[in-house]
Amino acid sequence: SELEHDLQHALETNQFFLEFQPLICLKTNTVECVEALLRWQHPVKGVISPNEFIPIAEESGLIVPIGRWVPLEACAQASRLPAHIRIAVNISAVQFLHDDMYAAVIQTLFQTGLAADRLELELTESIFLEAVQRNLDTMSKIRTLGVKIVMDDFGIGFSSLNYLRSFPFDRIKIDRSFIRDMLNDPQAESIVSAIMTLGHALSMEVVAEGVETTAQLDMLRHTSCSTAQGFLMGRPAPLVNLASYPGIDE
Ligand code: G
Ligand code: G
Ligand code: MN
Ligand code: NA
Repeated sequence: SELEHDLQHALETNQFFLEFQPLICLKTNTVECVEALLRWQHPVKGVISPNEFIPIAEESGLIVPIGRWVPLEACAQASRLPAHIRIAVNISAVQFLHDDMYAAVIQTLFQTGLAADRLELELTESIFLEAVQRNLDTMSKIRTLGVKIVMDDFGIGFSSLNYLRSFPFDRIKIDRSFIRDMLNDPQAESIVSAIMTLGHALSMEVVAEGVETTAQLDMLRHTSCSTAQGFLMGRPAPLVNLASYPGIDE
């Protein structure tokens, strides 16, 4: 397709850029992490969402070079942040399987000088679909470096609870559809509280994503949720814009 053709030249012509969205610790109300979110500045079409081009990148194999660039750029930028703030990047299941992710992570840390325990990789439930043992091995190797592994968008995909038990995730992010509905749909609320119970039973921190209202945030404060992310606390933005968040300026 035309978009795939354009995507092939996007890396070499510097059309990608990153925005960052804060994750707020609910105990201290300060930024504990920033999530890097990829954007494509298309020369004609303007900014294109990853929802549109990541599937094309996955089909064409371009996800591997793109998925190497994102953590490098994110860690290079974020190493300017105070050392207590971590950096999260999204890794496609296709890349996790087809690239040598362990080598890629080591290279990223080496080239940027970022401490391993400041890096988090966000994976979706798609990693349970194929080559489960290989993915588990890769994940375990990466974790020995001190890098954290996060289950992203949890609850909407293909999870079996057994996979959640055998995979060493450090944190679980509850999919934002449950957070969106939890105040007016008792079933969504039950799912949110069940995921929290499950996370803690498995020694995983639980993050709420997609927090848009103070009512949602207030409710989360009364749970064991450790961290919240959403437009209420901050939209994805260039890293310089984050300097005004509490905990960023030292
Ligand atoms: O930031 P935004 O809402 O536009 O992101 C849309 C989707 O694209 C989300 O599911 C997000 O996880 C994904 N995404 C954003 N940046 C990256 C990236 O660098 N790599 C991958 N694989 N997915 C990304
Ligand atoms: O799948 P993942 O969680 O990586 O997706 C991140 C995407 O979620 C980003 O593109 C970001 O724009 C979007 N996002 C973050 N916070 C909110 C929110 O509060 N509401 C909505 N609708 N989207 C959000
Ligand atoms: Mn994510
Ligand atoms: Na998510």
